[in-house]
Order: sequence, then C-alpha cells, then structure tokens
Amino acid sequence: MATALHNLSEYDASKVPSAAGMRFGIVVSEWNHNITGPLLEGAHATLLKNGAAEEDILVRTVPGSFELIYGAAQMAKSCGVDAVIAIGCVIRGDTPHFDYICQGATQGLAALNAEGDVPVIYGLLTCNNLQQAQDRAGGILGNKGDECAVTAIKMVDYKKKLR
Ligand code: DLZ
Repeated sequence: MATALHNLSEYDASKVPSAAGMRFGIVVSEWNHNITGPLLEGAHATLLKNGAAEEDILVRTVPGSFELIYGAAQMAKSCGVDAVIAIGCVIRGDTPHFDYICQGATQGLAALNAEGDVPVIYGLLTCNNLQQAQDRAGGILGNKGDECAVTAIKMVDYKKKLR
C-alpha cells in the first residue's frame, strides 16, 4: 500500500538483480489510459534501467482490467517471457461494478500465480477516485509501474535460484 511513508518508485537498488537476459511481458488495460499509460512508462523505464534489453520487453494492450487475466495468461503461455506485469486501473463509480471488476481481476491474476509457471505481477490500481490514481501513477506517491518492474525482476531471479 502506498502511504506518505512509502513511495512506490523508491527501492534499494543494491537488492535488485540485473535484468539482463530476462524477458518480460507487459499487458496493459486501455480503460483509464491516462493512468495506465504512465504506469506502463514507469514499468518499461525501470526494466531498462535495471538492465533489461528493449527487445526483451513485449507490450500488449487489452480493453479493460477484467481482460488482464486472459491477456496475462496467454502471454505467459505463448510468448516465452520470464514474467508478466499486468497493468490496469479501476476507479470506483456509482454502481457495484467496481467491486466485481476488482475482485474478478485480482482473483484471476492470483490464480495465474498459483497455477502457472510464470510469475504475474499485480499492477492493478483500485482507487476510490481519480486523484488517488494520479498520486500512484507518477504523482506524489510515486509510480506503481516502477514497483511492478522491480517486483518482476526479483521474481524472475527468485525462480532462477530455485533451480
Ligand atoms: C466496464 C468497466 C468499468 C465501469 N470501469 C472500468 C475501470 O474503471 N477500469 C477498467 O480497467 N475497466 C473498467 N471497465 C471495463 C471492464 O474491465 C471490462 O473491460 C468490461 O467489463 C468487459 O469485460
């Protein structure tokens, strides 16, 4: 959880392995693209900064956060990536739709991690309003995309070391 005490873009670089040679997929929701765009930029830039090669980062879009499940599952299965970062943003509206999308997407992405071979990183912002989303997409609380990229690198390294 991002708080005044934790900026999403801050990390201890000495604890992040080199991402050289790792392959990443990023699946991004088109819904709330004004938020998911900056999240994607953050994730992409952080992967590069930590040694990933441009040609080892595959980016694909899906219509909404609910479709992140299928998008991530297919990437993990068919694209030869070591980790998938799923990026979306759900903003609360007037109906319970928010809760269903958040729960569905979260449970779906969790199931991919439990059942699959490729780690899927949870880059879904679930916000009560636009300001909360902006704060976490390059605003005062940093960029969730940066955090996801660092997490993806660490999870690929985790798997490598289990072998
Ligand atoms: C329908 C919908 C609504 C109301 N809100 C959002 C949202 O805030 N963020 C998001 O990523 N997607 C939203 N969607 C679209 C759903 O995720 C999904 O694309 C549709 O329900 C079609 O399956």
